[in-house]
Amino acid sequence: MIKKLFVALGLCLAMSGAVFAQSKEKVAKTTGAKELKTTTFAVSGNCGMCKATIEKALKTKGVKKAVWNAEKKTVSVNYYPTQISEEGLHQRVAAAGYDTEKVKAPNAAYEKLPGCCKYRK
Ligand SMILES: [Cu+2]
Repeated sequence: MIKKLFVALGLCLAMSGAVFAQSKEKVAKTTGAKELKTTTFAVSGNCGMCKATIEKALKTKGVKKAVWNAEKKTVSVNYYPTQISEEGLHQRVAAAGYDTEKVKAPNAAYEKLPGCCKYRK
């Protein structure tokens, strides 16, 4: 009988411990401003000017580093997910006139690109 009680008590403690660990993790997620993430995604483009425009578009709060690779046509971004979402990164590149693998650039933004940068055939 007493033994059973101890087992129940032990179970209780183990469970509250798990809950505690979980809430701690949640706190780390919401306050983890220092948590740096890297993502790489496809972005259309042609030349060095495209590179400059794409990288400039990503120079914003929450982005530590953005490098567009003209050969692979991908951009690698180091960013803080608590300050900008991955979706937000795509939106910014698209708004500058460049299609990403997820977000197509609006025609108006694309038309503003210099002739050498018009990557759509
Ligand atoms: Cu270009």
